[in-house]
Amino acid sequence: MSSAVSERVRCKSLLSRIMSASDACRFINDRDVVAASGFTPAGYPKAVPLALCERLKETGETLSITLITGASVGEELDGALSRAGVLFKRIPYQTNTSCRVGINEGRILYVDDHLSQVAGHCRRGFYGRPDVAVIEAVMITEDGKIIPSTSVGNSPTFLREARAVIIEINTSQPLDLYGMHDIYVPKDPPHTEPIPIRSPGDRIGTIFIDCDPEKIVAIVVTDMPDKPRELTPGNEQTTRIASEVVDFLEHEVRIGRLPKNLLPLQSGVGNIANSVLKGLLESRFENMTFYSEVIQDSVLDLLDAGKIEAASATSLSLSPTRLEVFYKRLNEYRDKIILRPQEISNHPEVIRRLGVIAMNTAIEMDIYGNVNSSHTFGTHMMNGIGGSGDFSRNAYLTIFMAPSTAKGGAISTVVPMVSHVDHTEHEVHVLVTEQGLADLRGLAPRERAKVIIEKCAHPDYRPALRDYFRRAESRGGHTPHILEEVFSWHSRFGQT
Ligand code: 0RQ
Repeated sequence: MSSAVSERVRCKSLLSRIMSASDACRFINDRDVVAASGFTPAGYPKAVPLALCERLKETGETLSITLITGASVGEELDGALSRAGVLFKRIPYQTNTSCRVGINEGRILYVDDHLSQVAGHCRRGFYGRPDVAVIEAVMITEDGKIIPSTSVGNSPTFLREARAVIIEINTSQPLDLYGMHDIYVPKDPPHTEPIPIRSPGDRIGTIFIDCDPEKIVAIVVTDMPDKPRELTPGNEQTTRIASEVVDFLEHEVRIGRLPKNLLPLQSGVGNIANSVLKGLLESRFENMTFYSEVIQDSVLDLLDAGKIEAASATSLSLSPTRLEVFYKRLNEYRDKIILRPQEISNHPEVIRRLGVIAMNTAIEMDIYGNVNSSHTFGTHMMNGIGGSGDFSRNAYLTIFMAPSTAKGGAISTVVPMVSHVDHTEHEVHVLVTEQGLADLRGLAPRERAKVIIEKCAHPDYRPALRDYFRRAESRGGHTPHILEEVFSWHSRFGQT
């Protein structure tokens, strides 16, 4: 056994369970519920799912499993299993192209739960008890505790609930991640206690995950790295959205609605979110904090610039180049970054207490402020609700952003009625497109419609939206609509 392995598998009684991925994947059987680590392409198992697909190819066996993860995971898990036709059901958030096709063709059933609720639902047995948990780790301690890698997700609950556990020790993930995690599993009702986080930097748990060593049936050593995505640079549109958001936050500080260092920030993933964080980097704001689910490159920029004091999340989702630098400078970040289980990073109680500013991306928004984050054309799944609902429903300030048009201008993202609702008018405070910002707080539906059309809609679509609202308004109602026209809008402007 190499010294690298003995350094990482320190529990002597478990050494005999080290085996190849192809041997380990034999613990996964037809109709199993498989629970895997991972949240974004970070900290997910790679060797075992690939070995499983290889096994199926060689033997011609067919397998149908339910896969539960933290959130979206990498190609080696969602992509490989979708293409192998192994997925019967997938829970929760995903972003994989092959998986999306399977979901929309009805071959893969998809349960798009709020990310903060998945662990609790698993403990209550809604998904069936996990037969096998496959968890990536950097180390197993002397007494059999698990040190996770670049994400925590639902691993504490999966390790507790699963009948059998496979650990992937990933030597490409540095041992220096030791100490960055904060593991706290809340008690379920009626024994629930307050979660004692008063500030994003607070540590309330342990640096390891408990696991009964008797349940560990296999340990696989791999060096396959996380496969994060490279970010596409921001463009004029995302920069305009970012500057609208930063100007608005400055205004809120000036009139005393926000403190000078703002409130803890949550940011979705993707180019718009990155541009907003870049905007904050260039702003005058200092001593900010971050309470979110994902730490991306722009959060490290803010930490490096000394603009953010502490960043709490459940996953480190960095671009490949940034991840390399992060690994080298890990010791500098250890005190400032905290990785928690997603039921804590996304917990409504903590989000409401801290007064988080939630900034997420929409697919479409309607003239009354309802937001669709997950579906195109009302029926087709894009990715899922992810953590956006956890944050938007509970935040102090809820902002949704999107370009005013999609598909090269063929579709207006501002519509009379969203084709699917993820976030209702009751929790959406501010809408932003590159055209402008609509502050909806305190406005009634008829007031909202005017502001959203004039501030957020693209000028090419404003006349049609004004005309729709004028005619709807004349029919009366608290939220005026011409229901027979709502769906023809979607086909008239591209969404057939
Ligand atoms: O499709 O690439 O085929 O053209 O939707 O749109 O503009 O590339 O936007 O990558 O930032 O994703 C909301 C999906 C935005 C994402 C969403 C088409 C558009 C394109 C993607 P093409 P863009 P982004 C933290 C919080 C939910 C989860 C969440 C998301 C594709 O941000 O999944 O917020 N959010 N989580 O062309 C038809 C419209 C359209 C449209 C865009 N109105 N009609 N198609 N598109 N608008 C993350 C986690 O929870 C982990």
